[in-house]
Amino acid sequence: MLDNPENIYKPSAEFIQNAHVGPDKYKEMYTVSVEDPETFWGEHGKRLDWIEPYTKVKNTCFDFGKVSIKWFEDGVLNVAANCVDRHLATRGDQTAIIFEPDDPNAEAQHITYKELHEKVCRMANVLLSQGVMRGDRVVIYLPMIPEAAYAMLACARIGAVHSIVFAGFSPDALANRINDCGAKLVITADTAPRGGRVTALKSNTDAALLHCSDKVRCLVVKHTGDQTTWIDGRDVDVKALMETAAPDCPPRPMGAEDPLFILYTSGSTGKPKGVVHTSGGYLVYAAMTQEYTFDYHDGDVFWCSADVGWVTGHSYIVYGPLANGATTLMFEGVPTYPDAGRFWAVCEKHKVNQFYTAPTAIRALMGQGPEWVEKYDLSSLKLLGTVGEPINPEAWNWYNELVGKGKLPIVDTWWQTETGGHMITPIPGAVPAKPGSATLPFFGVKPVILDAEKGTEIEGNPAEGVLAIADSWPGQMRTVWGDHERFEATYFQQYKGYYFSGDGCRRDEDGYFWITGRVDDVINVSGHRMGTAEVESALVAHADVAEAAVVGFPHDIKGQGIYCYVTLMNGIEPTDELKKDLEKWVRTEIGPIAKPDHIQWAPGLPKTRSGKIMRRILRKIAENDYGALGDTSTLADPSVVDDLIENRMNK
Ligand code: 6R9
Repeated sequence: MLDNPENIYKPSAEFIQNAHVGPDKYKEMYTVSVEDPETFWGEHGKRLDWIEPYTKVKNTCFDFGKVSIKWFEDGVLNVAANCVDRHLATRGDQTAIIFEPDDPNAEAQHITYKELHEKVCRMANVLLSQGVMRGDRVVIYLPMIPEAAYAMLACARIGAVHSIVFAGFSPDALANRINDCGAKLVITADTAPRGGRVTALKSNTDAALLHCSDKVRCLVVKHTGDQTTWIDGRDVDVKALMETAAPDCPPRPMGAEDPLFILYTSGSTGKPKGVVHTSGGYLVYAAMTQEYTFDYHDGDVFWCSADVGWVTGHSYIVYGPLANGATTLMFEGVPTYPDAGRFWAVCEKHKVNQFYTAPTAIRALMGQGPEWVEKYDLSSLKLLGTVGEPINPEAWNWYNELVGKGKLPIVDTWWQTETGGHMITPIPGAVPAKPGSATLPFFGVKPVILDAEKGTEIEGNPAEGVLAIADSWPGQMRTVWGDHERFEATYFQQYKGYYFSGDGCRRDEDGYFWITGRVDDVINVSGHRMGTAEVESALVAHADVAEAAVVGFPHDIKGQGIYCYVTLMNGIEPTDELKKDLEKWVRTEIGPIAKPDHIQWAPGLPKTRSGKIMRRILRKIAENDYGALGDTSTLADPSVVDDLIENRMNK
């Protein structure tokens, strides 16, 4: 049904004519990229400025026990110089960053490459003056303000490794990340307005730092000017220091494989892991995908509405666009403030050419009615994109018809924190779209469908199984911070010889890939990736909770919601008040994005005789799908299931 020709959307002749890559060129480039990666990437690596050119291109091994990934390994470069300095001669006065504040009446800022250079240098000098050295880690806990980009690039300039913690995370989550990566310093802001509400970032940071070494210093961006506590000797006013810092700071030559950043992401087990990306390969890949996937042309205004706290913001607000000398838009607010027209008002105001957002945002806006889109002149738009989760046909159609007026290519980009950049995505001038499919691989990417049990490749089409990648690409993560064994165990152990994505996937008759969602215990709530284990450990940390099991369930707007089964300690009464208390508890332990949608009291959980919780059953109950519970005979006590169903029905 979904493969019928009427559901295939081809780019317009005009689009194809202006596109970097048309249909024939895609096939040609793709073939070279996978058959001869050395030549292909050797050539495309030259898009960056290298202080010492590389002579080796690819040196990678996917064998379990020996996994090692190196690209351009003997090359020397500086990422910040590539994103800023090298554009000064040709486009110093061009806008690098457009900053659109939360408050629609506040003035937008246009930061030129020259200004960006000065800010980054000043910030880099501030970091140096605080004792930050090459290889030191700096945690960034900032809202979507230009200082976040300055801070990232300032770290890159002096060879420090940044780790951004999303500003929606709690003090506990922040403390865990500061401690895990051993950060010397955290950069935060006083408070952060978002959607008219204010988050107290500095006081969250104060709370986090109570659990960290007292050597960790705190740089504060006075963004709103709101009053905060101040600890002399530990807290530093960044803006004040930037004013007196020197406006120039030489970029430090770095090895291609020196770490650029760590970004924590959720897995199916244990604590979030620090995904490590390095300098050369990551930047080549982020820049290349930004140009080709979005068909970015010089002078275009590019807007990725993600947050810099996620990988999408790293690659497509900051590194990719700036490496290409683009104008990138940074938006502090939310899609629904002051009203549901904000995205489109911003597109009109700044004449945005490519717009990239998440299906969950589209679904939230769909419900508000077409008038919010129709009010605005969207004629500057040339292309639309989505990321973060599979897009459902209704949302795709709405995006296509209302925003794209039926004329714009839509690129549905499948990728992950671990992959650094797009992996499966249409090249818009070459690959027709099918709503809901991420279509075909990006250059250099070899996706395969594996039989989940046997681990063998399923050849031919159609095929269905789990999605793995057969060979390395430059943007691939290199390790888990401080735990290479965990890196291998997570991605290379289950299916030997492949990078395992954790996603299920089918491939249709035309070879198009359709991501079917995670096959592990990771859930995707409004495009935010979360391990059910994290929510469970937050719940069991509460004194009244004996045991908890958390699963995802389908949610109209968020994609997936959080469903918690909670067993209370003996003698504790299950009350509505306690439910609210637990919701609040999880919010405080992890952050607002992890707030449970449903808590169901569970006198017992379905367990195998060996004590394993059978989540498959819990998922079905959460989905209200009791007909398909499957085999329950291995349960230690099958009657638990009946209790759970009965409770669910009585809800
Ligand atoms: C970039 C980003 C990764 C997980 C991934 C998959 C889901 C992302 C998708 C998609 C279907 C798409 N995902 N893009 N599923 N279609 N276009 O989102 O990174 O936060 O690490 O999440 O998101 O399940 O495995 P991250």
